Amino acid sequence: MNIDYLSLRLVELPLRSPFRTHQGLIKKRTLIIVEVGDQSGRKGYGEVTAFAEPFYTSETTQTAWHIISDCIVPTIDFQKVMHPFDFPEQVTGIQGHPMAKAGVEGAIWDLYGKQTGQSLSQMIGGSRKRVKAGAVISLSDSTAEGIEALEKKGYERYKLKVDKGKEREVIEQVKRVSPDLPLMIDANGAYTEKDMDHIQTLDKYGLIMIEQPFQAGDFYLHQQLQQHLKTPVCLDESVMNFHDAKQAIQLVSCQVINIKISRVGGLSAAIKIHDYCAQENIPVWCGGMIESGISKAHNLALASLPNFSIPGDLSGSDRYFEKDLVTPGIQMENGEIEVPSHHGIGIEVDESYLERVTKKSKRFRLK
Ligand code: OSB
Ligand code: MG
Repeated sequence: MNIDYLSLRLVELPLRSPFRTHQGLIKKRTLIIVEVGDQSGRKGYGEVTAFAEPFYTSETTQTAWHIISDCIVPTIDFQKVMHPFDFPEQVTGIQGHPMAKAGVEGAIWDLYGKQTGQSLSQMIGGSRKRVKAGAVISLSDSTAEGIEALEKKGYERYKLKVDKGKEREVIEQVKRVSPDLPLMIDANGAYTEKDMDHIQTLDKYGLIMIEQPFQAGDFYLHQQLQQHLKTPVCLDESVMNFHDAKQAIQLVSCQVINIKISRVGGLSAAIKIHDYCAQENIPVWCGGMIESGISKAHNLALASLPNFSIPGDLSGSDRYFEKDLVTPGIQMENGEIEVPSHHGIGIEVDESYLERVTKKSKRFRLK
């Protein structure tokens, strides 16, 4: 592939309202936009969706900036990347840091699509033209009002962030206004072994699933829970790569997997996990990271693959942002979002707005 330069931009996007989980509060979204380009002026964009603080996984915006600048750029021979699938093989010598790697791989995919005249969805074998949207209700949203407003917009699935011990309260609040909504909760690892019986009492609500009840790393505890729980367990933080997905499935630690391109180290790994889950009859859905339209466009392509049979954390640009990095913003209509069909990620980056929200930037010549 022709890749002449790589640039990094540290960006801060104002959020419409703060996003709170039991692990922390996000008031503005700090992220890194990766750009790669060729001599013909074609540009590919990717996004590092790590947060400023390591509350979700261990990476941060700063660790990713360091890994890309000081480890990936100096050691990888980008001229040996003939296809985006070659990039993950080039970085196997760098341990961990999936989000840093995913951001660079994403930019390469976009550029490759633009160079070869194909959309990202087309390149990876996507079969859907539209995907179903799902809303996430953070702990700072007023649950009942929040749900009513979102229901009017037509989201197909609702995910509540929960505080341990207050699950009943929020679930019952929602059930009072909308008894039949497809509802799930995300615990972000808040429970411990002592909560095993307590979690089982949530079976009566008929939730479509419970996401990441225990800490990442404990496949055994999730297996024990799933054996005694009718509600499907879904894993998020536990699945950081293909091997984790394989273990989770073979040990029956879950019945569903949330795939995030960034968390698993890039689109290639996400596709590999998707294919394995399809073969093992494990449905998957596409997770979200309160990300910009650049990352969302990558997510839409991923979610167009056939085994993404459950609505994901996929929302329109206006869910979190007054103004997005892409133009026009991503639109959710009647509970669905269109999969972009133009070349690469298929969505135009608003370069002047990107410039305006950039806090610092760095450019590397690659040949
Ligand atoms: O667990 O999926 C998660 C946001 C921040 C950190 C972790 C998670 C989330 C979300 C938001 O659930 C998903 C979205 O972008 O809508
Ligand atoms: Mg989650």
